[in-house]
Amino acid sequence: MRIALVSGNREKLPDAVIPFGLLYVAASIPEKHSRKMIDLCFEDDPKAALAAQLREFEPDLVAIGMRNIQNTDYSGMTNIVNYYRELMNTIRDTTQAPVIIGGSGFSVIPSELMETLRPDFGISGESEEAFPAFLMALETNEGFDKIGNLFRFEDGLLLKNPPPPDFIDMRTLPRPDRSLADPRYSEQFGIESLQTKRGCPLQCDYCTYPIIEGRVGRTREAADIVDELEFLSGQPNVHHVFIVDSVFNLPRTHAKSVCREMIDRGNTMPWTCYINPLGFDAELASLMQRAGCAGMEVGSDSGYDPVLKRLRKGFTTQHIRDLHALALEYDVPDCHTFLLGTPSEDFDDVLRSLEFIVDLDPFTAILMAWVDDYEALDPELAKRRLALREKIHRILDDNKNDFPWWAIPALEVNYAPELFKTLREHGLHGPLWQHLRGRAPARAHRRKRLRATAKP
Ligand code: B12
Ligand code: SF4
Repeated sequence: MRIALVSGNREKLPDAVIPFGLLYVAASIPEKHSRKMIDLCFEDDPKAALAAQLREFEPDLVAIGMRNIQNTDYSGMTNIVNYYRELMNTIRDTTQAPVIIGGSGFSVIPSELMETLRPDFGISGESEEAFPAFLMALETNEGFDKIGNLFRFEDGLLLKNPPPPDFIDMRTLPRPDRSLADPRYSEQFGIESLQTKRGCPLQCDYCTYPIIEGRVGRTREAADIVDELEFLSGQPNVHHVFIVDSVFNLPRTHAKSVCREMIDRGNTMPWTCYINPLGFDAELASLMQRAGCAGMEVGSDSGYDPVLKRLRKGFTTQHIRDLHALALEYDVPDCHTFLLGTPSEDFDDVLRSLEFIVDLDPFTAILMAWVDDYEALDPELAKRRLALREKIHRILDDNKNDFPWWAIPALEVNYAPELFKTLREHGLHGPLWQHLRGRAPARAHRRKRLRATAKP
């Protein structure tokens, strides 16, 4: 079969990221099939480029990777779903080949996206086993009902198979097929992706990550991970590696063994990861620092304990404070993401969180007003949520000048394409929040108070 792999993602904030999941899926396709990557990230006219490349390749199957369904508050709600609808129309107008869709964005609301986009098939969650099984089913026209998490239409009705009995064993998984990645990702952004494990055992209220990866942690061998890191270090134009694990330090023992392996092999490639305050201690902070960690992103979410409890984060503001103290002591810059105005949170709760952030004074904080994934499909819900978002954005706007190291994507404060471009032109790579402030010892400690008067 001739398989067209279409990566629809065009988001370049904070970086353009390789279609990592689709590259993993590509590596699972049996050799006998031919494949072509159609990556729309850098195309001026994505629909025209898609049509032209499909016409030329004449595929027997079109496989779309849908990474994002929203851009989580960069500028409110953008309708990425509409864009995918247009891509679907282009595909239908160009080829008779069946269409399958998958990816992290798709996995978050698969049934709704099947109904909205009307591809022939969809697979939610990790797909390195399901996709080759699907190819076999397509060739023989049987066995569709045995493929875990497969969605399909029969007589116009949406059918969904149950999940597979087991998650994929990461130790046996081939590496992603990076030969299919557009060189402009590294040439223009210089950042690569690396996965050390899948699954997060925690149960934070809103979180979609366990839907995509499952709750069962599946780790790779430290030596194998660092082999891949060394391979990336040898690639031209790769200046930074992002460890894409939902949470790098759960389990903590695994994170420590990966760091030890990096130290033993003298890793010099800077890297960033997601860290949870629950699995963090002095030994890990020290190992991360020695292993080349350039910064950690912490999903702190709220600075008010009742909200953390409602979000079922499993940690308290004290855990956040402890983590920050270690970050300072071991000089690992900490970037905390705060989601302001989550469901059940009122404006007073938001103010309490902001007071906490001012008091904590982390290396930087990314402040975002909560956007519900279903807003992409429900305009009424989107309208209701917008009022609180606007109020939150007003108070952030009032305070932004006093805290120049805060990043506020919706206001384009320290999070704007032009700024990022300039920083990159100056040779700065990696998550750009890492360049917003001086490192710990030199850091001016400017204790400020929050201006709590949001304009009406
Ligand atoms: C790491 C990460 C980041 C890093 C990426 C760094 C890097 N260099 O790669 C950073 C911080 C930059 C980032 C930014 C953003 N991210 Co992000 N990110 C993630 C995270 C944690 C992992 C992504 C990843 O690489 N996974 C590993 C790969 C191997 O898995 P995968 O992509 O899911 O692929 C598997 C399956 O989905 C499937 N699959 C994939 N493609 C296809 C195609 C077909 C045809 C099939 C059948 C199957 C299939 O099989 C793959 C292999 O098993 C996910 C959450 C998560 N746990 O999944 C969010 C996630 C993907 N991000 C998300 C979002 C929204 C964003 C941002 C828009 C904004 C933001 N605030 O986070 C930006 C956009 C960046 C961009 N350019 O697109 C959302 C997307 C869904 C949604 N709600 O819209 C997610 C799911 C988190 C969430 N909020 O729910 N992100
Ligand atoms: S720790 Fe992070 S990935 Fe895990 S459930 Fe909570 S928010 Fe999601």
